[in-house]
Amino acid sequence: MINPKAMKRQLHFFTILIFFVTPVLSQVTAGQIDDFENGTVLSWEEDGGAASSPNPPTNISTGGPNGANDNYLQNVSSGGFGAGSKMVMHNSSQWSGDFTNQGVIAVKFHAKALTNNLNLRVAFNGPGGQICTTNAVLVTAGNPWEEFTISISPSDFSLLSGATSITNTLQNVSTMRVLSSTSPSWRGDAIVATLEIDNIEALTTLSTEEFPKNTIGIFPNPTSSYINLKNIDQLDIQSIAITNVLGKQIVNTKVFQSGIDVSNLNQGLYFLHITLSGGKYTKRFIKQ
Ligand SMILES: [Ca+2]
Ligand SMILES: [Ca+2]
Repeated sequence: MINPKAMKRQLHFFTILIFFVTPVLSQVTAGQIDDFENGTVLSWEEDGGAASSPNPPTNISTGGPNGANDNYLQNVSSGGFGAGSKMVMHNSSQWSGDFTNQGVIAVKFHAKALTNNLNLRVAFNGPGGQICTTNAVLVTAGNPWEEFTISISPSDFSLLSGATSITNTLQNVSTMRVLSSTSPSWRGDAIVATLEIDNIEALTTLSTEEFPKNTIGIFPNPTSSYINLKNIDQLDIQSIAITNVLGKQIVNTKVFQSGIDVSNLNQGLYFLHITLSGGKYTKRFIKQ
């Protein structure tokens, strides 16, 4: 016999459990920024193997890229062997989830290195296995705060041991790592160094030039049939390309006076890349 009272108590317990557990399951969102201004490490952690790490990421309350009272995250690695020897940290909260669906194609951040140069990479784990960016960004020890961008389109990754699919992992990331290593890695290299990092941002475009908002634009957005260009200042447009969220080029054209027919594209997020004589501009749009 099922005791209705006991069942009710149990249901009540699960309701409370769901209420408290659900908010923790945050996932990556286009444009999110870790600025560390709330004084926490924002779920950036470090494993120490059997032992807990003696030097996990910590929040430093002043001295970030914006100077006094700008919080940032600091991670020390001790070199040698054992817990805390390697430069690596991970996040299974706001940097998990579907990076492809969110259109996140790069991670931008401010960073500084102390003691030794760092070769920073982004690595992910997911259903397709562990993947790591093929190329590193060099953070030179002793330099002031600098801005870096790590592109995370599928073509930017190498499969690590046992991994089978970059795209499967990017669509369902369980853990993201920021690490320093001389070649693609999941664990990072043992090194005596300090990484200081702030404003870790989920970028959805790699625009290389900022345009005055009303000078050039596209409409309508979302669109179901045509993309039209607004080019008030008659800038010299050399070519236009459209890529999907996987970085695959769908359209490449020099003819755009009458708009671009996108009626046969599947529904979803796309990027329109405009090349001018002076630079490139990327705009995201939604096909309905
Ligand atoms: Ca900050
Ligand atoms: Ca550490």
